[in-house]
Amino acid sequence: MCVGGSIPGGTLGLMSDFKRLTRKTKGRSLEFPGRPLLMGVVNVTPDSFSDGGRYLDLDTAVAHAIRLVDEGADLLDIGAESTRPGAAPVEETEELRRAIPVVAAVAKAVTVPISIDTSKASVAQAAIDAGALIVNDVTALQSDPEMVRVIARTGAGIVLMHMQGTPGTMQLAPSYKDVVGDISAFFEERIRFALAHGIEQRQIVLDPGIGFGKLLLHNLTLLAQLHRFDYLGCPLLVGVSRKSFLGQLVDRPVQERQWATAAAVAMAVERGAGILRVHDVREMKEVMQVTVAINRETSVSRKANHA
Ligand code: HH2
Repeated sequence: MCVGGSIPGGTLGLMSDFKRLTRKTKGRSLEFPGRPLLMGVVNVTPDSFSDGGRYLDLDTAVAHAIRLVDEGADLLDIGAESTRPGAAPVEETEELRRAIPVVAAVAKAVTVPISIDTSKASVAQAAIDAGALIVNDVTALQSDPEMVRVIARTGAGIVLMHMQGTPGTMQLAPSYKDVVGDISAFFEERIRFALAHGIEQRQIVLDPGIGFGKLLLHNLTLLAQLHRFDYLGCPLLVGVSRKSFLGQLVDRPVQERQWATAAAVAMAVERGAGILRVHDVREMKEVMQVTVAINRETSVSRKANHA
């Protein structure tokens, strides 16, 4: 499954052994061969857990997006509804009001693919019309029945993220028999659902949803065993940036978790993540570059030893 994901806007080469994300509908093709991609986060929200309220105004949000691209973001994820634990849902009109002018302005200002972080089909459609090429649905097509049709009709890329519960309830008592096995089964079912509704395999990116209905040990197990998702054949997106499980490990407030984030990003890259969703693009680009270089040398050395 998912041998190559179709994301309108570009051919996004991932790790060298990775399938390519190929845009099938709109011709233009961007290549980032041999390494994972960095997705920079642009939150147009008053209440996001790490940067809520900082980029609410249009000009500030656009300037932030441009800065992230200058720092090395390969794609941008623009979101107008916080999904932090306990977050209140945002009305459709308010999400549209916040997100769409920013998507439209950023699409004019940068050439990298834009993802819209939303679970609402109307927001996804308006964002695609305004220039977004990927929909990042943290409910994996489960909350809005229209969403699957928007993705199938437009050919947009789709991130299917796992979450146990809802942002309002997810951290109350998350529980799994085998967190990787349970999420693999969820991915299999979601992929079947997407394909049955006309989405193509190469449009799909999977995300285990670090911090979404997971205890510390669940998050650590997922990161440690990321390779167990390889059999699904889809690029994996991983979002660890500044998250509270890191705060549990290092006892640092959210603005001081860059070092902890760096360690988790390095491990995720080493274990095959294809897209890293991060706030601190400049720093994580360096982490990624070093990890990829060591990784490459590791496989060269392994091959030499087995020759
Ligand atoms: N994490 C957040 C939001 N969206 N989407 C995907 N696919 N994967 C993630 O791990 C993920 C996500 C949380 O980060 P942030 O956007 O900074 O916070 P908030 O949801 O409070 O706006």
